[in-house]
Amino acid sequence: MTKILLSLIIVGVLLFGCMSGFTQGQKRYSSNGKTASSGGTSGNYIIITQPELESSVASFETWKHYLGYTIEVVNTSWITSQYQGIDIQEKIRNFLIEKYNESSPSYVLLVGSPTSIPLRVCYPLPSVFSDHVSTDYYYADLTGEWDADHDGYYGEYSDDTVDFIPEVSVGRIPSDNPSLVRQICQNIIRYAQDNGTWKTNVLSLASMIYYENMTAFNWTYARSDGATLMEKCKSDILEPNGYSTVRMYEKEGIRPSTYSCEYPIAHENVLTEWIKGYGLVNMLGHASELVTTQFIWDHDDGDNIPEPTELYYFDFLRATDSAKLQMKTPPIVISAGCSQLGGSKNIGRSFLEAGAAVAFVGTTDLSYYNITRVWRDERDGGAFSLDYYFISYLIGSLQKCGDALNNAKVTFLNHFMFTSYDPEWIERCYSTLLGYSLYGDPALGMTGNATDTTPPTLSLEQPNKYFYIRGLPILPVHRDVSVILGGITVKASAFDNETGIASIELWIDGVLKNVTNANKFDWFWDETSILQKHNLKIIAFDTVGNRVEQEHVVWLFNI
Ligand SMILES: [Ca+2]
Ligand SMILES: [Ca+2]
Ligand SMILES: [Ca+2]
Ligand SMILES: [Ca+2]
Repeated sequence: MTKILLSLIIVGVLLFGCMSGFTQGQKRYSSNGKTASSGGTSGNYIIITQPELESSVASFETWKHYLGYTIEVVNTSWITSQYQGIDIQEKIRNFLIEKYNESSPSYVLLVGSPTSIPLRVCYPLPSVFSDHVSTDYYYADLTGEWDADHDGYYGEYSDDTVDFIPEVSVGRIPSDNPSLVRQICQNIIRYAQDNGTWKTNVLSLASMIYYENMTAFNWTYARSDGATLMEKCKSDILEPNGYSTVRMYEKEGIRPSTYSCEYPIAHENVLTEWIKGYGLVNMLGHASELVTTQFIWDHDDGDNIPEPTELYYFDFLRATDSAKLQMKTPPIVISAGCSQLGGSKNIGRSFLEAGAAVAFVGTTDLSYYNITRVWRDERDGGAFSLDYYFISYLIGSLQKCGDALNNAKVTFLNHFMFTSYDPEWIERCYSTLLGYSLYGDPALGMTGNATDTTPPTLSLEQPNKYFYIRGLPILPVHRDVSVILGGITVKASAFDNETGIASIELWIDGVLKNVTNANKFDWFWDETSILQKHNLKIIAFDTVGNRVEQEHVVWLFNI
């Protein structure tokens, strides 16, 4: 195992004073009369993509339309040419504000990496410009004034008036690669179309966060075990809703987790279980952009105080593991550690691009613990509670990922925000609300949609019962054959009304000649043949694997 020392902290903020009157289960996140969809499969859905990625989202668009959404696909070139704003972020947001006023869309999907469709960088503490947090929430709260004082620093406490109540659910497909975007869309469709019992299996991965008597950053911490969160999710949400769990907790070191679990948390155990197929992975450990870690009190010098030389971090998951965890129906993942969606390359992006996760909830920045530095249950606040409420809304209330995250944030806003001016608390609350983000479809839920069992329609457009010379149709042939002199372009197209076309294959005499992921292809056939008979076969698949095929006999003379 690699020994790494990370300067990562989960520290926190919570105001106990605002807990009175707390109740679980606020279903909708809007308090101003506008309500967002939280369960149905209708409403307006906007995809903002880049011109070169538009064809990659075609099957996704077909599928959303089939589910009943009114879907609109726009690209960033069009937005930047049509809308005012000082940068691309503001132009996108101005477009969304117009849409919000026109038709109150429920969902917005950004298709592009953080480099090509940038997040908004915010500065929670006015005049502390070294401290910033990047956010996609800028595209969700469409009524707040993100730079009310027009100083170019967004999301400042007091100077600006971000209201933190989202008007839409936002998700992001964090890739600029056309084939990877297509693959991510297909994974989303397959996940949603699958009603297998594997989706009710949850993998719960937790490390120790702090040990008793530990001092860091001028604070002394109480013992904090991430397993406490996992056990609360299990007993409050997962078990009552018929979900089963496989748990991995810290069993190494001199003060391991006291909770029982199925396996000790360890890199190899995580990989072995992950690939078996889970509907949801909930994980918590000290983390960075590229790794999630165990935190082990290895030995003690006798003073019963964990000191830096006695503490070790070991990765239990790395961004590079994604290549080994590629699956047809990967899980929804939430990770409550630091920075898992930070920067432009991170574990969330790696996992979506490789097909190791279908959705990934994490934060772009530090993940903050609560002010008591102990987490007993969801009323204690901090990032643990955000995780808990996400799971609660996703599974307990059957909400979609984007709605569940929005509602978890509004719950945080209503119960765990600072109530008086304190720079540290402000920074931590703002960072939690701004930093937590969703990679994936905001309208993806845990439960399956109506299953697509209908095969695509398929058409061989050329050759198609003609006599051709050098590719030109000369005369119709009144039998189910074509006669061809010279080379010819084989043309086919397919259409699927439910989940969209995944691929079309061309086989000639039993040999695969061409595969496309688009819904049509042109392929030039130019092989030597002295009036020989050939069998052409085209096969089309929709995204969930329904197939249709068509055959055609040709006589080819081509030297
Ligand atoms: Ca708002
Ligand atoms: Ca400002
Ligand atoms: Ca010691
Ligand atoms: Ca179909």
